[in-house]
Amino acid sequence: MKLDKATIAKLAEHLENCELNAQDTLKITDDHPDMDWDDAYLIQEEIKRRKIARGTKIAGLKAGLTSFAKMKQMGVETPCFGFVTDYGCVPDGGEVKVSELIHPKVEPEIVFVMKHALKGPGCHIGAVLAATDFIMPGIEVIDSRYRDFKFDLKSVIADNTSAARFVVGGQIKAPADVDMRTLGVVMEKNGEVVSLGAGAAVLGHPATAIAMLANHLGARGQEIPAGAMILSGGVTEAVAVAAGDNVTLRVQHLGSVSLKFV
Ligand code: 0L1
Ligand code: MG
Repeated sequence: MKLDKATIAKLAEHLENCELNAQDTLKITDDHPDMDWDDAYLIQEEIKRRKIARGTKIAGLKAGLTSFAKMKQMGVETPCFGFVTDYGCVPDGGEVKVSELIHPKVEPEIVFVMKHALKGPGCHIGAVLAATDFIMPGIEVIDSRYRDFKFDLKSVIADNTSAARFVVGGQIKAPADVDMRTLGVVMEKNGEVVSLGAGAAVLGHPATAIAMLANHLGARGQEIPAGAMILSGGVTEAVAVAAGDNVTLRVQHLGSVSLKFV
């Protein structure tokens, strides 16, 4: 840890205000080049603490930058982890107000809901599949608070991995009933296919992202609780959206979910 508590609190307040006021900022490592990975996650934790103190409920967890396409798009080599909120949850077919966001993008995700808690270290795909209740499709709306997407991974982690809005729905399936590696994923914007892929784009198997999250939390003395919902990360690169856009995600065997941007 390189930053003191007061600096962590100040940066968390700044980033959360940027999120709540849809205002962009320069990446925080510009002013704090010595910031380390623990600092980045401590800032994210402080943002979570601030939200909970105001009555926000944590709706789930997320893994980000888990697909090779996303890693390439962002020029990074490691996934990152964050959380999603109750106010970020949009009903299937519901509206996302672009005026509340800075420069939103959408990404198609396989979403896990856990039956049992999972704690690392040593968590692997087998443990994840045994602990999963069901999976379903989801669209994550990410909205980096950094101006012109000029960021690095530590700044992104502090900014709660760009979490903004999400929709889940479609059909649920037990993990034993689908091969998640070969699940076809098609995302459409205004009726045109804008990205497509298969589950294996997420670290070879989306359950790997959940195992990495359990190991990440385990290293901090935490766990994935039973009942948790987890976005396992974009299967494809993220696609920019604007007011007037309609986005639909179709996932093989899992139905579809959609969002309107207004
Ligand atoms: O969910 C994610 O993949 C996190 C992405 C963070 C970087 C970005 O804003 O694109
Ligand atoms: Mg995502």
